[in-house]
Amino acid sequence: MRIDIITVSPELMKSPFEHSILKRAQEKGKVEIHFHDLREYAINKYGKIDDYQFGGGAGMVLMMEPIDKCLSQLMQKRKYDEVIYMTPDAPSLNQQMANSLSAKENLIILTGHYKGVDQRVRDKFVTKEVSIGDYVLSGGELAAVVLCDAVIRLIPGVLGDETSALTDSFQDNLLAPPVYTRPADYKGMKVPDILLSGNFPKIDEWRHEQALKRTRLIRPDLLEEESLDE
Ligand code: 6GU
Repeated sequence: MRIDIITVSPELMKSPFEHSILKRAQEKGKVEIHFHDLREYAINKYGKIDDYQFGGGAGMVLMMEPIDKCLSQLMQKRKYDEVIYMTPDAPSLNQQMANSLSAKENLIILTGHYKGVDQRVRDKFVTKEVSIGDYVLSGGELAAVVLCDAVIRLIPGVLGDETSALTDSFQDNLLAPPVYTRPADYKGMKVPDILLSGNFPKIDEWRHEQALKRTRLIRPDLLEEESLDE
């Protein structure tokens, strides 16, 4: 997979890709990340990329031209599966979206800033709009990093068996069950006996029950979603 990220703040975004699983995914050749600093496509020598909004109101809007120049250049070179715009006024990222994006070849991610981008960018270029939840961030940069992490770890071969995505929370619309490690008794706080029993069918059953219990308690909406699918 190749991901081209268009942003006003590449430096804000780079470090998460230089550690842990995102770093390993690149080293293994599973994903290439290319940053494009929107400022390099400015409309004048002073680096202008944004302007006041028509109709008045606080906050600057990213202009059509710099984004058009950057996107057109990329889209000339290869075919992109999606041009994703990160914005709070969009459907929320979920595991299903991450799964489907992880199967794509070439993605562009455009991150908003200030008041966002001129609507004509969204109308002309953007094929998918993604929010990461119902709260407002100062910009789309951190949200884009979240999206990349969720997607890249699902690319086949990125995770080893030890970190398999199959047992993640949400993969089956359930939260993950509790986990424990040594010691079995820490100052009187004991690990559930079932996990020490060696009876793996029973352990699976227990984990599933715990997952259901947690989901019912914390995120009952996930169980309702599941029944809608059926
Ligand atoms: Cl994608 N951008 C911003 N600025 N805030 C957000 C968001 C995105 N998703 C949730 N909040």
